[in-house]
Amino acid sequence: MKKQLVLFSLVFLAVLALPAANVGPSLLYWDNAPHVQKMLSMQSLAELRTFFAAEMGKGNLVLDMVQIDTIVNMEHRRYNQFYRGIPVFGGQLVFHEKNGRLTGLNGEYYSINAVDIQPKLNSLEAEKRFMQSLYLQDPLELTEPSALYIYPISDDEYRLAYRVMVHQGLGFAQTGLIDAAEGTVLLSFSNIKTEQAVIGVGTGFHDDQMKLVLTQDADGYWMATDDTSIRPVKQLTVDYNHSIYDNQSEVPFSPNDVFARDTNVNVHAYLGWIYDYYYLKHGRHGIDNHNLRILALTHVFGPGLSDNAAWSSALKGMLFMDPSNTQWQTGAGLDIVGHEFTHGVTDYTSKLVYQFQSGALNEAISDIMATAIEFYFQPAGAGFNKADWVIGEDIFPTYSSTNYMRNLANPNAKSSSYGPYPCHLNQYINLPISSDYGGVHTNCTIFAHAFYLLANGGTNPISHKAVTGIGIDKAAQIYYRAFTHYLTSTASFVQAANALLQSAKDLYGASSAEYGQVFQSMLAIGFTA
Ligand SMILES: [Ca+2]
Ligand SMILES: [Ca+2]
Ligand SMILES: [Zn+2]
Repeated sequence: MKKQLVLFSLVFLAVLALPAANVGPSLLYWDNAPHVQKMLSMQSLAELRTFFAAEMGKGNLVLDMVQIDTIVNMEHRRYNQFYRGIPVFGGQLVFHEKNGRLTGLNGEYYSINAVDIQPKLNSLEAEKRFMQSLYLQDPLELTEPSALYIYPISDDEYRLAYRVMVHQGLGFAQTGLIDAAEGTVLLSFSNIKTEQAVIGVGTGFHDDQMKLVLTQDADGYWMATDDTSIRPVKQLTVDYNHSIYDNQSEVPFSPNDVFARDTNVNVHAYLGWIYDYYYLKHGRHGIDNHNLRILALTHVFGPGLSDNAAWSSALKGMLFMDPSNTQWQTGAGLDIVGHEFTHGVTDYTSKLVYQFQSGALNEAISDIMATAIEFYFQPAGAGFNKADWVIGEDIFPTYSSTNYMRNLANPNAKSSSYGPYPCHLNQYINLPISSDYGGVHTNCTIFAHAFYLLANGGTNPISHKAVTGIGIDKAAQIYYRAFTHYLTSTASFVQAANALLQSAKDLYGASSAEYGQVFQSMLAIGFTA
């Protein structure tokens, strides 16, 4: 029997060192798969390139996906195989290029002589045949509309088939290929892996319900996922059960896809939202821009580890601690979770040193992005789960307009142990390194207030200079770019002011209203032109 023509196996190690012109003699280092060796003995590289270019021209290879890998300056182009306009099941080739030169090629390509592409059954009949073959009592739902495929049934035989995808609840999902002429089931496979990302639901600290990305396995559901089918990032939440010493940490688990009220629910759900915000609004792929796994440690408690939340550069993750002297449930605040996530973003961009002015800028951008995140997901207003200009209001067990940590609209309204939070450079509090690392959580409100003025509009109470608001989306974009693309680790306040101006200039031009209001907001907090 004649072998189907599989040009290259899925396991490949190919290095085509091509001259600049991409033609001529080739140096090939392939794996030793016999059919690959055979293929190479049959055709030269130039012939292969000509062949695939012609197939693309005929519509038999259609670009599916381009993945740009900026770390190594590579491009991976995925092409799906078609036969007379119908996709070939499993037919796909991936071309790998570095610096514009082909460095490898892998995948499966079928040599198809003749297949009747007129179905004899309609899709409804095919779906019925497939569902009957599964012998399930409860009704099945279609996961996707059924579609025609060419299915390679044996070495030299191809059939027209319907791909039918069905599911029942969360526990069953199956794909079938049904012969479009005879109705026989040619292929049937499960879409439930032993571990699969699924959507569950949980109750947050303030009794609100939220969706959760979970892993389902034979035991139940876990607040973790290595499956990137729902978000392109892995997520892991680890509950320390109120002690860091008893070795009882665990991934929150539920026998069903419903999680009871706990701040774990807030943390796990919010981190997914925050990932989405950074991607949708700033095109950023997670904390490190390369989908670093989102790690959160919850209910952390021990000496020096209470009444707080943190980003740990060492762990590359976040800590949400239990209350000791306060009643703060730090995981319950979307702004607090956004603040810690943003510390991670800073860690992978400007790396602002956590002391004095650079440290205050580090804290400021965390409060700024935290607030932009709140306004993206929540309606503006007073109360739990509303967007506002204060930080930490949702970590208190009861809502009050004075229960919060810092105030961006009116920093002076709240005091730390060093006095009222400053809103103007004249109020800058000079602290030694031993006090709040030189005032990082103290002087941060100066720039956070400038952000408020730019986003919302308002008047600085010290300078009495007014700023016209440009909206929180534009303001957040200007700040995000200034802090991630321009600032360096030891940036000072004046450098931050200039970076914001540069960022606004890049985005809107030096004669724009946006640039003008950034300028005005810097004057408002005490800079001089
Ligand atoms: Ca709020
Ligand atoms: Ca808030
Ligand atoms: Zn912080």
